[in-house]
Amino acid sequence: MGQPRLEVTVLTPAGPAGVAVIELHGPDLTRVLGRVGVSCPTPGELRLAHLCVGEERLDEALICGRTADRVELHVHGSVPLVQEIMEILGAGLAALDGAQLALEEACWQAMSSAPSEVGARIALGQSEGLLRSELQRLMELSDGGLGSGLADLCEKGTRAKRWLHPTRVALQGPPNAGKSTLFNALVGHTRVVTSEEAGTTRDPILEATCLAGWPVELVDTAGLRPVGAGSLEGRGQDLGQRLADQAEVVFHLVPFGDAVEVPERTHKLITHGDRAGAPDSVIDALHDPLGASQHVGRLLGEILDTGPAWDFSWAVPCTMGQRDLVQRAASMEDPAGARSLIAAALASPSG
Ligand SMILES: Nc1nc2c(ncn2[C@@H]2O[C@H](COP(=O)(O)OP(=O)(O)O)[C@@H](O)[C@H]2O)c(=O)[nH]1
Ligand SMILES: [Mg+2]
Repeated sequence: MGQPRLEVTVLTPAGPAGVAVIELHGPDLTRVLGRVGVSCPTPGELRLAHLCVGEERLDEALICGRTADRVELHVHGSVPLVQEIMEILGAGLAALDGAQLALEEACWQAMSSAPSEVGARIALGQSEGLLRSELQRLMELSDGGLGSGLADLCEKGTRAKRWLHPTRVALQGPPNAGKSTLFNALVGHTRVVTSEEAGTTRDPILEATCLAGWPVELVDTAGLRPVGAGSLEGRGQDLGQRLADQAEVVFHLVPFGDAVEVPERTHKLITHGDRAGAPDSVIDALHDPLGASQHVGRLLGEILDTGPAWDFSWAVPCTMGQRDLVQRAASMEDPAGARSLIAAALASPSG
């Protein structure tokens, strides 16, 4: 493994925003920050500064010293501006050090696109070398130790995936069950129209959100009721059913007091908790969106069965390529084959 090299990463999501955060991590910070006319902050220092190239002012930014080798620039989030600053900071970076830190680089990318806070923290740990150290440690063990260590990594990789990739969750049920009202509660804003008029929702709607910390791709669907074949409403129902069929979790909403059989594979969710006689466990997304959201988050946790709390000091494969590598190594009958796969990943510039 060569010397660490400087990484420059945009931590905030792609696209225009009020603020974009650019992180610089590694050696030579003073020299690179000099390219935009600012001095290197001490750890814990927060300073307002003008980023300049020569006489030309680029932006007013907050400079935040995180640690001795990690600095953040909080700049205005215009896409062309961020691109320009990245280019200026990145110019000549390759010349600083040619070392390849492929495992860590892949994790950096996973971190900046992580759909949940826990996922970002998991990827951050791996980008700082947890996975590399663990693979190096396993290589030193006996064949038996290597096998059980790889099996453990596989299991953690499967658990980590829940936070790094959204789970698709669909809402189904009869018209007026409150699917769209709950959908709005779960995404945190009025994303879809709700109405007492049956058949209001036609096209299925997908929206990214987090439930109890898990990233979710939520699907609202047209209410299920008999309609004419080929009718607009029927076509909407078919599209919704297709997305629900691909969902990992389907909640079938039933208004409190209605006798509705829910289809196999779906989870019954009783709505209209404000009706007389409804117990506390029945959700009322119209009057208590937060309570409904917490209730659904708890149910999802039980259904996904994600095990005990995550320990951020664990090593874990966090990209698809890394999970594939660990699974292939774990399933190899010949430990020598597993060792050479891991050795290649530790050395490879593209692993
Ligand atoms: N009283 C009450 N009304 C609700 C509740 N959830 C939804 N509604 C109302 O029921 C109607 C149908 O809701 P909507 O979310 O559009 O149902 P969908 O057809 O299943 O999407 C709307 O007028 C909502 O305001 C609830 O928990 N309590
Ligand atoms: Mg609806």
